[in-house]
Amino acid sequence: MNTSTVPAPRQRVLSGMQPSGSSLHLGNYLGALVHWVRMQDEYDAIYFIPDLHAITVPQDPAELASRTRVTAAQYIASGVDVEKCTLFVQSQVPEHAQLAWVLNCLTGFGEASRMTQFKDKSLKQGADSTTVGLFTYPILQAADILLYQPEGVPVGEDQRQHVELSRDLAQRFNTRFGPVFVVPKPFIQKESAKIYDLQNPTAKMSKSAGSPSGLINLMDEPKVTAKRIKSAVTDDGAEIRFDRGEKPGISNLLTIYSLLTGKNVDDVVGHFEGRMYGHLKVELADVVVDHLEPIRTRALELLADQAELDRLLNVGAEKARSIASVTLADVFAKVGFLPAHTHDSAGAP
Ligand code: ATP
Ligand code: LTN
Repeated sequence: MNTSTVPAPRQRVLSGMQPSGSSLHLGNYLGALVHWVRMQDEYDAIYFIPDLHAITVPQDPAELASRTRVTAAQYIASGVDVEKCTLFVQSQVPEHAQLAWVLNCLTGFGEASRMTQFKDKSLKQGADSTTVGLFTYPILQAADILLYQPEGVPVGEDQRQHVELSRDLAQRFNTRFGPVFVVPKPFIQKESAKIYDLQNPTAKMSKSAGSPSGLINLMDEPKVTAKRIKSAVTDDGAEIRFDRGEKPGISNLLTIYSLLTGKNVDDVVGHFEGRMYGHLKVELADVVVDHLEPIRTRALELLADQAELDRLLNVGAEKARSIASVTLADVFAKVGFLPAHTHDSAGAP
């Protein structure tokens, strides 16, 4: 056989984004989704919607279901292709919660207490409204990752510590019980620009930001999007140049323009030479609306046929389970759990 025709196995990557808003925003799109879409051609990509993580803070049940579907629709509308990758909803794959329990029992209380996202969030919420689920959030995230044996986990810098924890847990398990897990690496997209709030351009665009007027949402109507861009705060002076320190507002608009048109920032600055802030905003509003309008339309089409969307997600969950159940069976056997003689359970013969 001519081995040169056999393609090298692709590395696996896995990532997820919480369904915690009624729409993803431009930061989620440019900071995460566009990378996911690019990676599905190069990698064996697995993307999922972590709804189990979402309930670490209170959620209205009907709203959670709707946000999970809207999030899935936005992934697909943005180019996540269910033929090329695996796309699923976390709660439909019970192995996540099952492995999380085992990992909970391998994680030190002090180790979990050092997770900075937990420290920040619990400080903000206060001890009484902080759940134990929020405390063990990073361990569930480790389970999400380790079940699929990915080489890489593409995430933002803020998630680095959680991926490091999953590496530690993988190594600990492998040492104590025998090799099961691939030790994953964080794939931090260094080149990925941070998008800032339109009203407060030194803070990142975030769905938990104070005012919605600083956000560009994928699901907003085009006229809302255009208005938000035209009302974005700008900076002192009149010159259009990229200067994050002196001109955070204009620099943010230039970054968005550059990323959506594929032109580098210097060329965009050149394009606006001698023109006013208002010109940049008017053109940018068109660029953003032209880019997001088809995504929004496609997402709405997908949502209009809920049965089909749910079917696609069920197919994804089946694909995910076929991988996750093999890892979990291996884990359960190594830990010393008796085999359960049902087709569905870990440890099946
Ligand atoms: P939060 O309200 O908790 O800040 P968020 O929707 O703003 O939530 P996350 O859920 O923390 O964002 O992040 C999901 C993904 O989107 C991550 O990969 C993150 O790096 C990316 N992301 C979020 N906000 C931005 C931003 N402003 N610029 C670039 N990437 C972002
Ligand atoms: N905590 C992540 C979401 C998330 C995730 C994961 C990302 C949950 N499980 C596994 C990568 C891999 C966030 O808030 N962005």
